[in-house]
Amino acid sequence: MQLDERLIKTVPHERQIRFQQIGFYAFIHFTVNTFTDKEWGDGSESPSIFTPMKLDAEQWVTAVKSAGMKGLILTCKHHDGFCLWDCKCTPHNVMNSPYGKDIVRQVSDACKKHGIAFGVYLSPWDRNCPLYGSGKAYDDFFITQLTELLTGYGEVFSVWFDGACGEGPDGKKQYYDWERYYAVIRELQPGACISVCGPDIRWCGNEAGHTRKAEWSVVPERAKDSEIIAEKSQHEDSEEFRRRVDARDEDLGSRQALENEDKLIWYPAEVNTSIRPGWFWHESENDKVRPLEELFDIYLKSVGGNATFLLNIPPTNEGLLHENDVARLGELGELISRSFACSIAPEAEITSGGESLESVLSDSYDEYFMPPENTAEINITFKTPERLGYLVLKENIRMSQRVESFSVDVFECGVFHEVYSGTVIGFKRIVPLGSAVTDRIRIRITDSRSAPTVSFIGVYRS
Ligand code: FUL
Repeated sequence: MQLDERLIKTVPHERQIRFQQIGFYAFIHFTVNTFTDKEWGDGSESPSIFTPMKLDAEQWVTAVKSAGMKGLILTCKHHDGFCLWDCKCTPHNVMNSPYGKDIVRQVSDACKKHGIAFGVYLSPWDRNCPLYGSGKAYDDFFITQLTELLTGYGEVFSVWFDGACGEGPDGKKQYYDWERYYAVIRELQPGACISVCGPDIRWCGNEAGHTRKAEWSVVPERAKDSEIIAEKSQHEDSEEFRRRVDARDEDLGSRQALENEDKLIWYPAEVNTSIRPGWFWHESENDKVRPLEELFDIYLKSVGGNATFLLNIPPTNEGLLHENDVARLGELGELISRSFACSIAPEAEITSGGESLESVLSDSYDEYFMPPENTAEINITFKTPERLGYLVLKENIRMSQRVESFSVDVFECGVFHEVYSGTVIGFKRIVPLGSAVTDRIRIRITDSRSAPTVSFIGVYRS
């Protein structure tokens, strides 16, 4: 089979499409570290220190919702092994703490109540469990934990397997039975995507919030090798790592990069970063909540760059999100909804080769535009000049991602100026238009893997 044909035959599973539709969702890092002022616990922490007496899951979920997020992933167990639920296979859990209530229950219930998808982070690396490093016995223990989480708390949209491990060459070595873990997830929660050390959602490769310029969803199958992912993950608790961007592997999916790959998979990227320097709450970081502009920029590049955005907000030792984080989430949600409030594309005339394109106005894969060639020119004409903020483009990814290069021009002072040129559109591309005042925009699709598809065009005022 020719490369182009193999490329466009690589398409997403429905669960991956649903995941991309969720798009922007919260990470909640919470465990004994919140009380020890650490980022990594060593597993020896006593449950007696866990006292988030004012914990209010509704406060978390409401704040998350105010940012426009549609999901929440909770660290049900971080590397220290402390379980935030009523785990039957270890006493190292919340029920034996002064707090004494099942936090996974409270958070998953609050998510359900507010229409937020719920996901679980379960660290494979466990520094408390004596079985860790023993092989099958630990796998059995891990499967029991996974089963409790996937059967007791309703629908789960994400199972997040962290690649981090700080055991070092002389430490314990656990050979995880990944395939067994995946089989249990598929059986118990067939709609859940397995992220990072898993086959469904690809870690973008850094914790800084950096999205590649071209974040391809069709990549070599070997990109999902969990041992390679773990190799690139954190090996020691390092602040420097949390803001490092590795420039290797910049091109994972261009046609050139895939030329000699015999197996391809649909493996879209997720960008994960924290609203603060650390993943966990530290009092000293209360005034280090990232600026609104920085978070919005990450949003535009990730959600608007064919990836998803997992933003961490850590609760305090009282069990509440800090007012500074809550305020920032509200501002971010406000800015996002204001920027993308209402598309004015329906007011414009949208044509390609003289044909009118109604099909790109509805945000659905049932209707889409597909030109006969691998290139296309789309003209958007308004009745009067508009001040424009963003253009949003989407492909019908049920037919894979096809666009390999495109440009956007705006008509000013009697001529078209190129304001953007890019590669990937994929699930969604947000193109900043820099407040240009114009009555005409031109989209040029200049290269594609077979005939391209455009399922949605949105134009938003500045
Ligand atoms: C890392 C972990 O070591 C951090 O503590 C955090 O959970 C982050 C999301 O992944 O690799």
